[in-house]
Amino acid sequence: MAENLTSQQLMELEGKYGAHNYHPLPVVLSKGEGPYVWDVEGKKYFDFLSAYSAVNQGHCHPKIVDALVDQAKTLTLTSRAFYNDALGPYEKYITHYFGYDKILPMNSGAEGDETAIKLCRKWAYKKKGIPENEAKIIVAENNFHGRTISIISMSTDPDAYSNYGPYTPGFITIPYNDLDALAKALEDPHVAGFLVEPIQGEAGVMVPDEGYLSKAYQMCKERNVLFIADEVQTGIGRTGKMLACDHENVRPDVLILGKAISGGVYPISAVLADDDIMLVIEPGTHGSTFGGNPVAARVATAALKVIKEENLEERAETLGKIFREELEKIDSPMIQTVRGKGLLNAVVIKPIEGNEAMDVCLKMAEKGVLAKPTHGDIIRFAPPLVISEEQLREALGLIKEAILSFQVVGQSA
Ligand code: IF1
Repeated sequence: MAENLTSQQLMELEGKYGAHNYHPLPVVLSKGEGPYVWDVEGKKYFDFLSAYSAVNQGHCHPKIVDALVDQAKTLTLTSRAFYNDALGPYEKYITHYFGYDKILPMNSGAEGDETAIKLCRKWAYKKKGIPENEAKIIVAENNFHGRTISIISMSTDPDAYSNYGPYTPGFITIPYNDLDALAKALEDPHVAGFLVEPIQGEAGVMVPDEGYLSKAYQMCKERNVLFIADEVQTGIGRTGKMLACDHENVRPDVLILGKAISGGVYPISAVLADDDIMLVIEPGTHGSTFGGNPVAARVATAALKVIKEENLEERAETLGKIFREELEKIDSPMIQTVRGKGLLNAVVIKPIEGNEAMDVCLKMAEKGVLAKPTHGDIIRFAPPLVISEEQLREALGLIKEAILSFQVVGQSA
């Protein structure tokens, strides 16, 4: 524990000794419990970011932490050079949970996406018969799939890819939510996969038209192209269903999970697929030191159980509707658009008198609600799914106060 340093002192430490690859809100957190976090000075906040939807089960969920601590005292890591007694039971649990033949366990979301890309390419050469090194993967503009070189090679965001070249080839970019563009891209016989977020989180919670996912899936099937869903942010109950693809009854050929698969307690990701795809990867051709470690196995099992035991999908669906309805009632010219699904929502903020999304977030922080803008004018709201209706309404009151505080005197409230 830091020797009672103040927030200011702790921020200075990060500034002096840490890489400047983030520009956090000036809040220094020291405790988390359920939907709440506390800063170093003891101020309490509603967490409306949930570590970008990694803490769906609430901060420090006791059942998940117990699984972590219990396993950490017993056996933390064997590498995959040997078997361990936690991985098999976890693999059985999670494959039955999501309805796939197999899982390839990894650690970060980006590793999950990289694994899916490798799996898709190898399937292309060994099963679809695409010529070696010619496989292409279609991705959407404004995508976010992580920060590795091959993943930023797919990005259309200069902040994500500038000055990191040369870039990995083999990606075709099309507009999101555009089936005509997808149809055209699918005419290329070397296309092996379509990698897509069912809702684009970082792009600002962009929800595609009803039917987009199911039609896109159908079009991929007709062309023998793998439909690869990145549910790292939208999965694990966040959008009101276990998976965002469930809203359209789409079963991805390859499913990528991360973040809340561990309840924010441990870095865990997973790629799920059936045998005809997954078994193209043979022993010694992919892996990672920590992938599938005993602690991850026990933590993920506990975290997934909590989602079902506490009916968190249904809660996200119900509370999400209330959240959007109440936000839309706020009579402020700052609120341009409210959109989202379940408890993954966003508000597009129209600047007033030079006050923009970041100013609203700073005012909300003052009032005890933490959220952060994405792409300048959009505020993402994603509280832990364990938030109660009463707590949600209390937070909504504070959000409303923050937004209305920018009302110009004499302006219609
Ligand atoms: C940061 C963004 C969100 C993701 C999807 C894969 C990954 C992510 C759909 C990679 C990760 C995180 C990364 C984190 C902030 C956050 C983020 F703003 F970066 F884009 F959520 F929108 N697929 N998203 O959202 O997972 O390797 O991070 O475990 O990089 O600042 P990861």
